[in-house]
Amino acid sequence: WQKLDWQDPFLLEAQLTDEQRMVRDSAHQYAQSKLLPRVKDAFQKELTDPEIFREMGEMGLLGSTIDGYGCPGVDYISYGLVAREVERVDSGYRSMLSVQSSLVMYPIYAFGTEAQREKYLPKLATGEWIGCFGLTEPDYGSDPGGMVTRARTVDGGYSLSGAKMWISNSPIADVFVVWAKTDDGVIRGFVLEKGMPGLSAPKIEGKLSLRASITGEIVMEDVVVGEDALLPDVEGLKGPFSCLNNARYGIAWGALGAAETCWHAARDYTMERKQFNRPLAANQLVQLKLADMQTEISLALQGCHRAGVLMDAGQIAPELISLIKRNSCGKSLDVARKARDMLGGNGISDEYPVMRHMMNLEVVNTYEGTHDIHALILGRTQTDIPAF
Ligand code: TGC
Ligand code: FAD
Repeated sequence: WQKLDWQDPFLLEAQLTDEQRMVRDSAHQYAQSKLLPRVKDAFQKELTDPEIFREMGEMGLLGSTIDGYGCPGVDYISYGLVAREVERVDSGYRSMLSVQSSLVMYPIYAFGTEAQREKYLPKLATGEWIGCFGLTEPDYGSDPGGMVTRARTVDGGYSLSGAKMWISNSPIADVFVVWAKTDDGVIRGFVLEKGMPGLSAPKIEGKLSLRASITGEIVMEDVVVGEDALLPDVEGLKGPFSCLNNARYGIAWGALGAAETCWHAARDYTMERKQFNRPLAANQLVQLKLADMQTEISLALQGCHRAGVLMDAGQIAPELISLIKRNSCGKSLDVARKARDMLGGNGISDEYPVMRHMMNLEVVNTYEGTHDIHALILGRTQTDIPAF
């Protein structure tokens, strides 16, 4: 019998290839040395440093699963491991990375023309250009099929009008992947650029979560673009949903990084802190919470690893991604809330990362499909009844 590695009970480490470990280690080193020292200030003052995109680009972390166009072409397990390392520091930083990689570079790569790929991907890969993804609207969040943004046919192209809401990166974005309905009512993807007449992206103020990642609107007032702005190779909701499959998969790994930080903080704290003349960790109620955290996180990581194997083999069902996204986000939020409690009064201080992660995970549990929407997606697989 082996001695249990309490931090890695399933020996996930041994299931990784040398290349996956190498990618993970370099992301870990970057996140701990460059992101961690900034995050407290960034969260407190609501600062998003665009330089982070450049740094991530230099590390090969943007669009990392794409092969060519300046991207390294790593596998999906590596992509997940990177998300976990970045989100170990802050969900906002992982959000910046996910949007750029899965929601902006992926659709240009998968649905764009060769000219669009060559124009946008290399600069998005280095982080010289920052991207955003506009699907959600003020009146259409969980139900994006109802969107009212229109791309009307005009001479030589389209005129886009409408508003997108809650858009990560938009106020600092150079490239906007936007979904709109054409004259025939079909949803199509368009690539817009900063500075186009009629296009603006005001910041949303007053967020109490994900404060290190800037969020805004996208306002389009007759933004006229040529045919070359259309992503030609996809029609309908499966366009944006295909991007979401990749991003949700990354979030499933990422949220567990945040949960691990909270779990380890709760363990360290309760080992040190004494009440009633003994460490808090000597109490059964405290050990029960630590055991629950260990169990949920390690089972969820195994699920993500299995999903990564299926992603890399091209054999994953989108509904399995819903399952792991929902599980990781819900469980990570529970872990963060429990850890916050275990730190007592100190749990609300920014001397510890726990409350920040807890607040962030409220968003992570909501965006890219809420916890309940993913339950309904899974319910539909079992009943064939859409309950939306
Ligand atoms: P439904 O009838 O189910 O499907 C319509 C069409 O889409 C296809 N499809 C998918 N294709 C690929 N992957 C998927 N996951 C797909 N899901 C559906 C489907 O086959 C169908 O195709 P076709 O050819 O037959 O037309 O559509 P519905 O309108 O009933 O959808 C319901 C529901 C709940 C599944 C969906 O609307 C949903 O997932 N809602 C959640 C919305 C959401 O996730 N929004 C995310 C916005 S982006 C974001 O949050 C970024 S945050 C990023 C960050 O900062 O990290
Ligand atoms: P609603 O859809 O109004 O849902 C409200 C509540 O009702 C939820 O609990 C939901 O589960 C529940 N509900 C809805 N429908 C049903 C139903 N049929 N049955 C039962 N319950 C239901 N979007 C983008 O396009 N791009 C981005 O980059 C982006 N970034 C974001 C960043 C942040 C910080 C945030 C907060 C959001 C971001 N979003 C983005 C939007 C996000 O995807 C939406 O907030 C999310 O999809 C939920 O939509 P909603 O906020 O309109 O809530």
